[in-house]
Amino acid sequence: MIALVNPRSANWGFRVPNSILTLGAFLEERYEYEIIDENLGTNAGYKIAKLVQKGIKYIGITVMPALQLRRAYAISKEIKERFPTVTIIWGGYFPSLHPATVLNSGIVDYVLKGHAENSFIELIDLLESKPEAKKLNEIAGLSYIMEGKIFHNKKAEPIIPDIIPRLPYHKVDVEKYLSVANTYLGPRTIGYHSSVGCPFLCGFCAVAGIYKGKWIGRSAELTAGDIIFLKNKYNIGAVEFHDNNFFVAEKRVYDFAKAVNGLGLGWWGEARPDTVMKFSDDTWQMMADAGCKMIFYGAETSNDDLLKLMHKGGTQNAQTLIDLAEKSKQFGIVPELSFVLGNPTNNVTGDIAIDLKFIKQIKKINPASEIVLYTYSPVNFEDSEISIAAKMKGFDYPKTLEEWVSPKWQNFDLRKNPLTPWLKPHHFKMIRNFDKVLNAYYPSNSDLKIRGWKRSLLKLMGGWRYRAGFYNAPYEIMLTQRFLKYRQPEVEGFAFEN
Ligand code: B12
Ligand code: SF4
Repeated sequence: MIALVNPRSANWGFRVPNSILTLGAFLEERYEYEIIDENLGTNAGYKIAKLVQKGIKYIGITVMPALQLRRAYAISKEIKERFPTVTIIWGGYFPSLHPATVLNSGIVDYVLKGHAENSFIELIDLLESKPEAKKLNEIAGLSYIMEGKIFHNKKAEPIIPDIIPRLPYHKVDVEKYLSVANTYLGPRTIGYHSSVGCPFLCGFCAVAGIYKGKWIGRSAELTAGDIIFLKNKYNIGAVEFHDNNFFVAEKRVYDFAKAVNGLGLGWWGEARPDTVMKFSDDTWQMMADAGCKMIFYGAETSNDDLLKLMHKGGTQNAQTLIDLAEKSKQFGIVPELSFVLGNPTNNVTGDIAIDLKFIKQIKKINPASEIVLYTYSPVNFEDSEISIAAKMKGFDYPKTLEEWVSPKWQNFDLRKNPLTPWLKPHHFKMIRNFDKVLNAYYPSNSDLKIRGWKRSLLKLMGGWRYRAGFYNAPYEIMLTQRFLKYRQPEVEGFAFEN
């Protein structure tokens, strides 16, 4: 009766589709549903058409920006044209931030914003004319069009993760995901989500725009229970915690690590530098013992004034990052530091140069640090200072879905080449050239394909440039990198795939 669709989001590095599996967990025993995951090579349009002929009436599609948005658009357009009576419902990050643009396209009937598990069931109940159903304007998180006018209902409260039932893994072929997921963390890597939202309000972040500073974690006990279940049932070897901020609560992290210690699993998650710097050495040691191999951090910038503009909050500053590099080295947990360059300031070139220099300082302290460079792509978080600065400098979003799915806006979404008016081609080149030289001199340790002579060759080529600070036109490196086909921390998949 319902199809839940994960449009293709990655060419490699994809994982079990947790977004729609979580919706499925709430549908079990109430409505029949099917899961369609295009990451496995399925053509969703074709599969849906077959299901519609069998009586499927509702299509729930999860949508994050870029490739997935493009596919979601194509699938929805095709289904609406061929089967106008089928109801199409979008949820996930993109529609949550741009509901009106999505509804105005005419190919989507409803948008459900944020964690919408309960609202999704309420909407289906209403469309199925169940006697206990709520009215349209009572369904939290719902946006819809009525008589040509768009309505946005009150926000849905974030779900309490402890009440999420175990995900219906039997609905997907887990083996298909695990058999291609050998990563730096270990073989048979699975993705798992153990919390909702984030307690911070960083002005450049989509998570803050949706959850507005709320975070709730699944208990350490239930989280560890799920991981042990996955180990016993599917023989997983490693876990990527896809939480926006896995490490918010030290005790939860410690208890989880203690519970999985000895299972031989490798694991990874995302954190804030200032949070983990407050953890005790005991907790760090427990994390390391229990298999935490790498942590992804929002380093953002070494410029403390810029951090304020970004509304990073907390106690993070440049010194925190230096301390973090040292602490991570001490405990052997690789820090993966993500920087956001090209912000809307009055000294774009100078600000970028300061951060590039700082990155070299970090690498000197802890050469194992992985560096990920993004350029600032504003997210729809109207009340944030940095979004306001972006608007003042002439930035605006596309007004239609057609524009969003055009190649130039795809690049914006990938945070690699945004269309922000203050970022000129020479800024973009400055970042890209540095990235090339850095990745040659320090090939990613997580790239298991770059070993032995390949590694030495790259180091040799990048070495003199890196030491001399001469990054311009690194064509010889680009050519060699293409030849060796080595993977840099890039888009469309997790960076440490084998
Ligand atoms: C895993 C992941 C990926 C994987 C996808 C893996 C897979 N399944 O195969 C990969 C690596 C491919 C990926 C890529 C990208 N990602 Co991504 N990704 C994530 C991540 C870490 C987890 C998603 C997830 O599974 N969440 C778990 C589920 C349970 O939560 P959820 O998705 O929010 O779903 C709930 C609700 O949103 C809602 N919901 C979701 N869908 C639907 C659908 C319906 C019908 C309904 C009713 C409700 C609903 O209910 C769900 C259940 O509670 C999120 C961050 C996060 N923590 O969510 C980023 C995130 C979604 N990604 C993001 C981005 C930007 C990207 C990229 C575009 C760029 C990049 N450089 O990372 C790329 C490109 C994608 C592409 N090629 O199109 C951003 C989106 C930000 C934004 N501006 O909107 C996020 C939020 C990360 C971030 N903090 O910036 N990603
Ligand atoms: S701490 Fe990270 S996830 Fe949380 S709002 Fe800031 S950037 Fe987003």
